[in-house]
Parts: sequence; C-alpha cells; structure tokens
Amino acid sequence: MFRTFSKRAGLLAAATVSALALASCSQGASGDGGSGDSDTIRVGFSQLGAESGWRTANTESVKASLTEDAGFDLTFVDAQQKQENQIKALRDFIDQDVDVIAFSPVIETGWDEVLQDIKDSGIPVVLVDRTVTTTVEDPYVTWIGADFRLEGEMAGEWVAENHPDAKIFQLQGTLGSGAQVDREEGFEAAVGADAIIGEATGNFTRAEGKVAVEAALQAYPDMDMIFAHNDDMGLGAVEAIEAAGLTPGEDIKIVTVDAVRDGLQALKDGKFNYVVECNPVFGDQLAELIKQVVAEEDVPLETVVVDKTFDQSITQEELDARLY
Ligand code: GYE
Repeated sequence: MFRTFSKRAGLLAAATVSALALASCSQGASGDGGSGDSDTIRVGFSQLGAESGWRTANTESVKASLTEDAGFDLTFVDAQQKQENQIKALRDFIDQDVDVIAFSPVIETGWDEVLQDIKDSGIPVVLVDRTVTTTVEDPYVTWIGADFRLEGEMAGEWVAENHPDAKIFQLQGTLGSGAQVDREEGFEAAVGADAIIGEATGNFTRAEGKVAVEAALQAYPDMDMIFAHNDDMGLGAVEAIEAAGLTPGEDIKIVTVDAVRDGLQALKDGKFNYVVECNPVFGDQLAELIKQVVAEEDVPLETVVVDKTFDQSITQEELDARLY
C-alpha cells in the first residue's frame, strides 16, 4: 500500500499551481464553445453522506455548480457514510458510461478493485474532498480538497501556545478517513502525543460526538480540552458538557475544524475556543476541473482549498457573512 500522492511535499507547490491553473482555466472554459463541441458532460458524483453541516454545504455547492445551464448532466448519489453504497454507485456509473466519475471517499482504503475497474473502463476519476490509499497506479486525474494535516497542525499550534498544559480528549472523525487520519497526525505533531489523554470517534456527527463525550467525561475526569475533528461533534460535546453541569469553553475548552455557521456561533457565544476553517464551497472549481478533464487539458494533480482560522474575537459581521 502506498499513498497515491505526497501531500506534504506537494501542497504548497500545488496551491500555487492551482491558482495559476484556475486562472488559465477560466480562459479555457470560455474557449470551449469555440471548439463547436457543446455536448453536455455526464458526471456521476458519489457523495459520501450528509453527516455534517460541512457535507450539506459541500453538496449544495456541487449541485449549484454542476447544473444543466453550466453544461452538466449530474447523477448525484448519497452513500450515507457506507463504503459499500459508494462502491455500488461507482459501479453504476461505469455501467452508465458517464463522462467523468467524481467521488468523495468515506475512508481511505478498500477502493483497489473498483478503482481498477473504473480505470479499465477508461472513465476519468476526479477525487473530491477526502483522499485514497490504493495500489492502483494513477487512480485519478485530479483531486480537490483541503490540507487536513495542516488543519490539525493549526489547531494544535493554538493549543500549544495558549494552553500548553491542556489535558486533551480527541474526538475523532470517521476512523480511517483522510480527514481523521491527517487532522490527527497534524494535531499530535503540534501538541505532542502525551498531551492527549484519551480519544474516541464521533463519526463526524453531532449525535455520536455527544455520546463519545458523555463516556469521556466519566473515563477522563481530568480532561480540560477537547479537539473535535469537526464542528458538529464539537456541538455534540457542548450538549454533553452542559448536561454534566459544566461550562463548555471554560471548564472544558473546545477546538474544532470546519467553521460552519453553527460552529462560529458557538465560538462567538464562548462555547468553542478556536475554530480552524475547512471550506466546503468549491463547486465552481470542481466544475472547471471537470471541464478541463473532459477537454483533455492539463490539470493539476492537486487543488488545495485554502483555510483560515477563527478565535473568540470573531465579529458579528464575520458571522453574518457565513452562508453555510
Ligand atoms: O470536516 C466534516 C465532514 O471530509 C472535510 O467531513 C470533510 C469532513 C468535514 O463530515 O465535517
């Protein structure tokens, strides 16, 4: 098994390349009509689920960009966070002989067979959001998503600087997903493994995040900091902490990733302490990449969506500007 691309080495370069690529691709898109080929692009998109505010915003962004008016015929299938559903959708897309298969893999491994079959069918793959680890060579043409490791690192750096003695409980995303594996790696590199006194998964959902923190409050009475791999699980943690008669943001500090509106509201209310953004609104960039792939133009192997960070000094204006 090997990772299909080197994230760490390539990210900065990729960010630069992608900015250039995007600049040139808007010219390319307007030039498309000139070729006289106005065929609709048939895209099969396997979304991994609807587990979080991030995912909902990402789905909306993809659907808003891959429209008929923009030249797409989109088949969108929600896998409800089950890999077998995704594999079935991918096989259906092969049978439908779509022009492009796009998917956001729920976990990193277990795709070898289906990726090989897609490759044999000659349909190009555009990987969205999460990453894969596979033995298939050149399994996709291009990937667009966030630098999860850097997100974890930014969260960890804030903790190390502001609360160096924190006793941290890590609320992990779906185990084996790129977002969980890499955020954890980046966070631990910044705070040091010893600072983390316990961890459990909340599968990126509010409900499971709450259950995990209820158990953690019993198991780790010393914990005074939670690093949640997304806002939704952090909001579940808030519920569990308040139900236990404690004050989130004070007795137990909370650091999260995503920066959806509900998360930033919790930050403004003092219940979260720090939020690292993961921007889900990249449907337009995805649409342009797909057009380029179909036109057989050169595309960057990676397009990294750039993230910001927020602390409790967030203003009402910044909050109001958040559309998702
Ligand atoms: O952070 C989380 C979602 O893969 C970036 O998945 C995505 C993550 C996101 O469920 O909220």
